[in-house]
Amino acid sequence: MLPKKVEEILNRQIEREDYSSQLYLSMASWAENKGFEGVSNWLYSQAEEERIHMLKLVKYVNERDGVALIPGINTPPKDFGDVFVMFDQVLKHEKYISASINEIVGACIAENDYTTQNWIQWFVTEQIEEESSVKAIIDKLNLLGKNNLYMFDRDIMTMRGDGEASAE
Ligand code: OFO
Repeated sequence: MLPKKVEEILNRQIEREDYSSQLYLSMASWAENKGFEGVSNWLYSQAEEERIHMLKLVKYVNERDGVALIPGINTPPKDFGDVFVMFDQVLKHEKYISASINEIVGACIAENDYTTQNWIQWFVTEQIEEESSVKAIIDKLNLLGKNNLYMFDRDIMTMRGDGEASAE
């Protein structure tokens, strides 16, 4: 049985993962309309991955006799400036999600819920990977500069590194 406070904070995370998915979907669509095929593919995959994270949380809450609450859709922004600004926003968002996951760890410790504390470690590790892959993209983008965006867009096609995301 989940402590009430842990159930609440996991439900908050369900909402945040859902929003992450919507945000990246909106970025993917924006990038596709600007002609960035590689960037949009990366973001479409990222949106899928965030949805899988949300499902993982939904299943866990229900399995532990909690009630997973499915959030309504929060409309994400539709304009992201340019790819430099957009990837900075992605990194900022991932840092926000990492902080949010850390708060779950804190709540688990406060409530003596060591089962969830152990389970949530997958997300802790995932966030380290996600932040580092976005940082690698930003480094590459800065290295290539605004005159080589076509090359950057080709290059990011090979940079999708999430193959292991799964709702199980
Ligand atoms: Fe961006 O990763 Fe979900 O948690």
